[in-house]
Amino acid sequence: MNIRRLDSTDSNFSRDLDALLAWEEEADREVEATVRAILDRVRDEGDAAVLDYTHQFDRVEHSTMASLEISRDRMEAALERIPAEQREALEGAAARIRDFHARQKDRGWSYVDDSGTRLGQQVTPLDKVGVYIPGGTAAYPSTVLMNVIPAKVAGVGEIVMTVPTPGGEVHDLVLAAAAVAGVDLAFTIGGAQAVAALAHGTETVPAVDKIVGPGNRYVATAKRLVFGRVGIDMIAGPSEIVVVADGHTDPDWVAMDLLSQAEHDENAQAILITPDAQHLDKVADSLRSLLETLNRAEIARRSLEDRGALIRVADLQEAVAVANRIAPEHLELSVAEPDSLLEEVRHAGAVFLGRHTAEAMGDYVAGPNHVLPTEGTARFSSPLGVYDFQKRTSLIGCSPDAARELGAMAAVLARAEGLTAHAHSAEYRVRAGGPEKSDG
Ligand code: HSO
Ligand code: ZN
Repeated sequence: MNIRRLDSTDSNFSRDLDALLAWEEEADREVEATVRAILDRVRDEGDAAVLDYTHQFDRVEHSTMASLEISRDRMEAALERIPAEQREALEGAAARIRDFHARQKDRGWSYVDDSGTRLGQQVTPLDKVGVYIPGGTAAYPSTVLMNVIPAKVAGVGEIVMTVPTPGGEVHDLVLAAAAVAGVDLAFTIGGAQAVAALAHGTETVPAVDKIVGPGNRYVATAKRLVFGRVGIDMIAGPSEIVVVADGHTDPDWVAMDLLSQAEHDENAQAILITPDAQHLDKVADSLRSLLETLNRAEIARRSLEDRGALIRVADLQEAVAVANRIAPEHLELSVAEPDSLLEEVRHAGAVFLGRHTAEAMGDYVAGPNHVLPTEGTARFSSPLGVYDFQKRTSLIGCSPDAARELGAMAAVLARAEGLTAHAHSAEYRVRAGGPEKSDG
């Protein structure tokens, strides 16, 4: 296994770093044309089109949507069936994720200003949300928890999950996670047809207000195209980890953390940054030997060879500067005193503080969301959270006195814009005078 090495003292370093990070999924016109056709047909033909595409793409034939529907009872039954150890871990993770997210809940606010105007923000949850869970080996129960629990905490009225079952049965642990997280209704459908059904609604699939969850190129393209009709979370790219190491962490720990991201996907990116050249060599050795022990060794090998890197820098401050430039989804500070470095961190989806905090803790059980901004989008976006399932409404309430004060100013601006109805509307309140007149 060959992993590339970069050194910040090299004159080409900046260019090499840009090349390492350059990643563009080829914009595929064909995918977009296919997805548009699917969206249109599902919008026009509803269930019949969904059944037909499910037969065509997932090789499962059903004559009615009823047989693709999964009730709460079936989810609960799956929860009863799974091994006790798995049930305990799911419930333990869910409780921690719920506690963390409860703190994100925005409850709105209001105040009365000097003019006597009451101003505020009322917060309401979305009515209906669709959660897309990928099928096959990528059907992660942890992803069900991470997408559904924040919606539940926000108070979303109805949560509909879709999960494709290409040629087979739906994963018990995914159903069990849906039961624990609080999914109301699920359908074993996937691809662009599932996104279309959730966006437009069919005879059996309810139309939702927002669609969240990861998916392949077809799903991502479909989400992009239905955005505007419904809300979407983000378009997730390949997963990334950057480990900043001081050289005193067991090289096997660092290597396994890098591998834990690399094993997700051959396009995943795992990068080590350290000032310690010997540590860098040791981690390279560990990577080589540990790789062989993994189930998904081939995927991890491709990821490391195509997109991985071991970067040598002058000191830990420079390591963080490079990490900021990458704006990684996950940033591990594998150092003795992470807090001093944390002050320098500007862009990262999640920061894992100190040697004992493996990314895997955050992926499953720590509490914060594992749906995080990828591909450098941590420069401007945040982890999935309760706020993604809440919306804000502005509140304005003028007292009679306040109306006089604000109305006069509003009328001036309205006339300047040539909008005379606006001006008169404001001035009615100015002329109405004090409380006794307008109230009486
Ligand atoms: N590291 C992934 C999340 C995940 N890991 C799910 C294991 N299961 C993206 O943040
Ligand atoms: Zn992971």
